[in-house]
Amino acid sequence: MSKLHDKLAQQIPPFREQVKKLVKERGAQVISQVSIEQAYGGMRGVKSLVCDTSEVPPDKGLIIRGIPIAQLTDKLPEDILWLLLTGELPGKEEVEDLQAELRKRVAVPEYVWSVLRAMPADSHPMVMLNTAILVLEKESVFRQRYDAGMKKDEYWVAVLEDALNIIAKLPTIAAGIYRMRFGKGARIPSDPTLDWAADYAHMLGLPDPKGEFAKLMRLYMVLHSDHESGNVSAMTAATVNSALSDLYYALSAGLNGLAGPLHGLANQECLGWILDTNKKFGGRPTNEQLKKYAEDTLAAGRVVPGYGHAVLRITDPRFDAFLAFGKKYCAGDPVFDTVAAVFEVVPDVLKQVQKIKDPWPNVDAGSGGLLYHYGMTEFPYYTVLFSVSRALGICSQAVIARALGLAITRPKSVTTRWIQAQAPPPPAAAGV
Ligand code: NMX
Ligand code: MLT
Repeated sequence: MSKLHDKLAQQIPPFREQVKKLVKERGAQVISQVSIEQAYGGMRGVKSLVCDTSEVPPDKGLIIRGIPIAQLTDKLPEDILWLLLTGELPGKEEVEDLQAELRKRVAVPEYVWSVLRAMPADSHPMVMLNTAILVLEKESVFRQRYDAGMKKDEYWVAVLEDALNIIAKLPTIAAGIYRMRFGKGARIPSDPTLDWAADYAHMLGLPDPKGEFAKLMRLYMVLHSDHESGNVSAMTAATVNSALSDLYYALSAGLNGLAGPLHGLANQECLGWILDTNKKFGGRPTNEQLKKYAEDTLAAGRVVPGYGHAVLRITDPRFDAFLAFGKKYCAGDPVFDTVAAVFEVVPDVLKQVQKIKDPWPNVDAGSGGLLYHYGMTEFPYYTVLFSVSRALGICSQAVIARALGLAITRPKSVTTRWIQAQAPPPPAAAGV
């Protein structure tokens, strides 16, 4: 058994007891209410999910297990996986044990490549990734043990097995998709001497003489790893997993949500938007030109990708981290410089539109310019990178959900007619 398993085996029984006691003693306590606006408005702000891996205060941004993301940017994704699951940063031996555990599981069955090869050559890389994850479902340890009569309090062990198997294989699959989909030549084998993100960078095969792209990949995999559980991909995955559909079904489903332009696909859209400005103005536009371009985007009824957020009300600290990386390594690159200039201009444009609650950049505003700088110019691939990282959070959330024995998700829906028939609140309480 791995050190990660043993650590969780120590932590989970007392945590499960704490939660049981909390629900027994204070189960009826109200922590949120739902208004009609929220019922029609994507349940914005309704506190109805529990997520222990991370939290996103609107005025602070991502905090993983009590540690702000800005303090985690020098960590490896393996450190973050350990942190998400256990609530502690690992020691040297612990992280090495986890890396060895992942290395053991790296091999991708040949049938995955056969399925990917059989897909239309112009399939979106996200369709290829989610198909690959789904086709791997036959490897699910959870499903095999469930069919054999596994007890409920052992579910988390089987989910952890699935999680480690998936996380170990994802860089190989995702890099294989990149090379296959964009005609980059044969797949590059995994290098067992490298850490998880550097190995992914190595398998993608982009020239990296100074090791900067590997650095960017480590940062990228850390920054996108988790964002509490109310975002579309995490919530979808958790819902699917709550039916005891195993992690292959759940992760693939969740990442299908990440493939939407209002969610993870915004990184692809964002770079497209930046490149369009460069094309239109023959290089890096002036701030005045960018302002007009953003205004025209709004006037055309389109969103400015990479800006705004359902929860955040500040510049996303993940964007800050990418911007700092870019200033250090990519200054002078016209695409990165445009990304930086957009940050100077677009918030003021969005502030003029009353309905927009958050005019600030989110994580997707900054990443594409950096990837482009290092030669990854195929921006339809960018959401795959987000997905590989987000698997860390989604898988961790699933291990914890099954450890706590959370129930199948089944909120109650109501009809518009039912809402119309509700008595309006007395005047004093209206608007509360
Ligand atoms: N450009 C133009 N309009 C916007 C933007 C934007 N960047 N952000 C919000 N709005 C609009 C939004 O479409 C909505 O319009 P309507 O009422 O006509 O439907 C209105 O402003 C109110 O939206 P908010 O309450 O501010 O935002 P909401 O919580 O509904 O949506 C996003 C959040 C992130 C979906 C939204 O800000 C957006 O579409 N941003 C651009 C896409 C993007 O960057 N998505 C990535 C999010 C991060 N991620 O990785 O998932
Ligand atoms: C995320 O990282 O999932 C996005 O910022 C979207 C969200 O949190 O709603």
